Amino acid sequence: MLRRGSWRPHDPRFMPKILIATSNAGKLRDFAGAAVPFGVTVGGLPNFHLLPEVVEDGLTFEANARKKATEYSLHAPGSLVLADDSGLEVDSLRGAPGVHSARYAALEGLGGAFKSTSADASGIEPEAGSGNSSDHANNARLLREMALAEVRTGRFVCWLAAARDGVVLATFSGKVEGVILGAPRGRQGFGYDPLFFFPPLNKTLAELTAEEKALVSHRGSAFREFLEWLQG
Ligand code: ITT
Repeated sequence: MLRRGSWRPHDPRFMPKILIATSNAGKLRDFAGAAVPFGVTVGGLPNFHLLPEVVEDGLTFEANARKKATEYSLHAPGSLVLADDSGLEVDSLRGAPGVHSARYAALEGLGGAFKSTSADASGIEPEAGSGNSSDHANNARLLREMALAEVRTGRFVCWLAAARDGVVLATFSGKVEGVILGAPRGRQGFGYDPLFFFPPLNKTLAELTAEEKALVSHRGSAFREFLEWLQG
């Protein structure tokens, strides 16, 4: 088990550079918060915004994380590249928004037009090339979908894939269980954090700093698994 402050590279001179391949600034802040207790430095993949976008058409978080790590690592030869695919699964919505979490609002109304083959049972499939929706729009749709829901449990799920030169070396996962509120609380974090209440702390994830969130979050757990692997 990896403990706070216990992570040590075998030789600091050969500390691997951990590059995160993401367009999401909130994820990057989360990773930075998760890295602090271990003295690890993480950074975004250089010039990420100039790279061709990887189409996230996998049916699972793991498949999308693998695809992103494989393709983006080709743009940083020799470096260890970490990709994250994550999302919110709500029980009363039969696992939605699931792998569609980033574009949940944009897909509203398209449910009936698509066959359900995906990781959630929302009836919508990943749409190649579709842009992400704003956090505000996604949260607004979630509140609409949950307006009458009595069962409000759900979880954030995160899959990480580590790759070098187009080859996935390992994958890691984490999750955190919570309750979907009827109104937002807190101004930190990103995405669905203001609606995701974490009972053990009596707070939403948007009421935690990045470092506090990482101690309990899906991404923090997966990242610690990754560090254990790196150390081993
Ligand atoms: P990249 O693919 O470039 O990394 P993305 O935002 O498109 O960025 P995903 O496809 O993995 O990433 O979608 C993740 C979505 O799930 C994200 O946009 C949020 O809406 C939601 N999400 C994931 N982790 C979250 C967290 O810790 N807090 C709040 N929302 C989260």
